[in-house]
Amino acid sequence: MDFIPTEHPHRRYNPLTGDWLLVSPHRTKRPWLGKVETPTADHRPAHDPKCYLCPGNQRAGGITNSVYTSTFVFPNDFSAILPDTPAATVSPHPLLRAEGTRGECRVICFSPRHDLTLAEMSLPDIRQVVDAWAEQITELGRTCRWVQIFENKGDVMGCSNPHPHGQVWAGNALPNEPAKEDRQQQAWLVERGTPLLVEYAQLEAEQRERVVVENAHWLAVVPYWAVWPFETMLLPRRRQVLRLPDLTDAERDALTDILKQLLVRYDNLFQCPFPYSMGWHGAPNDEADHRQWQLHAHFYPPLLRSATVKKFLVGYEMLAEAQRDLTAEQAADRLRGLPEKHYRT
Ligand code: H2U
Ligand code: ZN
Repeated sequence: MDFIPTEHPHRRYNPLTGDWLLVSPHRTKRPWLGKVETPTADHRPAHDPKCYLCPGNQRAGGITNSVYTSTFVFPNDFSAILPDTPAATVSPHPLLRAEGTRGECRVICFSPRHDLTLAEMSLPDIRQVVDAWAEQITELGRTCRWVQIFENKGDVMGCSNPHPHGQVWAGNALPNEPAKEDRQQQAWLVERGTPLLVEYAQLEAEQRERVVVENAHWLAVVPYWAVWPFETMLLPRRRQVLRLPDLTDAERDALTDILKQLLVRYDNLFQCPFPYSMGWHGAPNDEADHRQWQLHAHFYPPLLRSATVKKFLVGYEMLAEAQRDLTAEQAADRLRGLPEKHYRT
């Protein structure tokens, strides 16, 4: 029997993490018995007097936000990592290991407008966000080995506030996900002589079947090994870029453009403000040689088949490995076919 990847169950390998995932394309026609939630109506004001992120409002702890007009960065009032904690290593037993960790957490408001999302912001305003991200890497990268920039969007993702914002958590440790990517990319470079994601972007640009949107400098693809139904990855397509601050002016403009293209399609997929967790991965900020790295962003959206039906990583996925029904190619095809104009305009 010939192997038909659109019909036969198979496993796909994620070269960035070393994980495998189960793909079951024959199940895409099975009846849906999951939970259906009621979508929340979205009539937000441009300024909400009760929002702790809006300009001029008071935050927890009593600090007042400035009357900002573009992006606004402030220290997280409930930081998960703190600057002045002991750098101890404790191991009363080899099975009980802990180490102190240091760093800081910040919040980035993307816009003074409470009613917008990145997808609906203007290109010049999205560019401000790109520059703010790069600045945070430069600033915090001086003292922190890993600076994680991320956005947690939508209440299904546990985001507490719809005001467009992201976060930065920076620390002296290399966390699990980037540590896996660091090792995998290093091994790939040693074995093949090219950075893994530079080679991958070339492959995707040639094959085209997983490309969602693209421009002169960037490619947005549903990775071959995607776990989430509409997961995507943003990759530079022209050259190797180690970190966000290394992007040229033209590359930042192009990034602004591709973010808009991707996020508008995301919103248009189920005609809702599309929830996701996204974040940037680039070379760690230490003295080591990082020639194996290529800057990239991951978008992990939980929605599966409507504005309310989401995928859960449970059961087999918690105990064995991640699984999907819709193939990465089918997901890319759906996203690619969506209008480039936002459904709300
Ligand atoms: P979400 O993006 O997950 O909704 O989190 C918003 C962050 O804002 C969260 O990390 C912080 C929380 O600690 N925050 C403040 O720093 N000050 C506040 O007044 C409320 C929330
Ligand atoms: Zn607000």
